[in-house]
Amino acid sequence: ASNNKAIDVENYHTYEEIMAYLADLASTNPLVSTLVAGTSVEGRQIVQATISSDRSANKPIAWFDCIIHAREWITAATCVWIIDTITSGYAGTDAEITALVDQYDWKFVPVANPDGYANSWSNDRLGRKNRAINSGSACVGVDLNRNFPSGFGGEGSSNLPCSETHHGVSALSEPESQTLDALIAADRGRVKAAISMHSYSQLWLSSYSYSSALPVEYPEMMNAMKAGVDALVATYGTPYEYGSTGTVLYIASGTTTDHYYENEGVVHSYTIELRDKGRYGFQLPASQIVSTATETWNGIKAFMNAI
Ligand code: ING
Ligand code: ZN
Repeated sequence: ASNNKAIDVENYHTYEEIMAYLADLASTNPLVSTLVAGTSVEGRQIVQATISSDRSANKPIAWFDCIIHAREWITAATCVWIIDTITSGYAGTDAEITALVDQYDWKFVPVANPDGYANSWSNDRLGRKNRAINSGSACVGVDLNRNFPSGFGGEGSSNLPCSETHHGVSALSEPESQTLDALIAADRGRVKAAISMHSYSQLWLSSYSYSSALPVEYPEMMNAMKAGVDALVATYGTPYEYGSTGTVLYIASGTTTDHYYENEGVVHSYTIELRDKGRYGFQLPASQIVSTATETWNGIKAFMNAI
């Protein structure tokens, strides 16, 4: 299939550029379709891109959300690079990608927080939240990764609108979290793996995040995370750790990973915290996009082959 790239995937791109790229890909590559799955607070489209070699086959799904947090630009760049790599590697050029596309449908929400991401480009590079108006406060935004039902409002989230981890007025109060929830619910029973892309810290994280308890499937999840992390680390030696969020990182309530695991039945639900470990932090230089995406994709391929 042809791949008329509308953008260079080794650079960071705006929301509009990424949307144009996805539209172009959907119109030129028969593997790709796009869906406007929802609308953000400020009216931007939330788009899901599907890569499928047979949409009627109802294959198991590998599912990804990217850039829930506005400042974590490497997550959007990595998802775009992976989409580009899968679509240009299928059928003929890359046997491993061809096998993975024949086995799974691949679904991506490359910009899950469009308003926050646009605002990070135009106004506030280090913003994290969406752009919801909080009634009675001058502070804008809800932390979308605290707005999901699992453990909503608990430890590691805040009732205060000015907090960077403000959970919002109620679970799924935000159109962006509603959209992710509706997408994953629409594919209930088919989602073999769901991965939320974040940065930074170089971690592969499982449930639970709202407590330090471990899921009953934790041994199986640890095996899968190990397969992914081993292949990721083998690429360039970038150090990674893995395990449950509550034991490896910190307690956080209302997250995607716990929601997909606990309410949507996705055992293999993870958050990957991409590069780096703080030297550049959220402002990872564009010169590291290709290497970050390459090592992450190697990890994801090994993980998908292990589960
Ligand atoms: N880190 C995540 C956060 O939302 C996380 C960490 C992962 C919490 C999974 C809960 C579940 O705080 C970043 N960098 O956003
Ligand atoms: Zn994040």
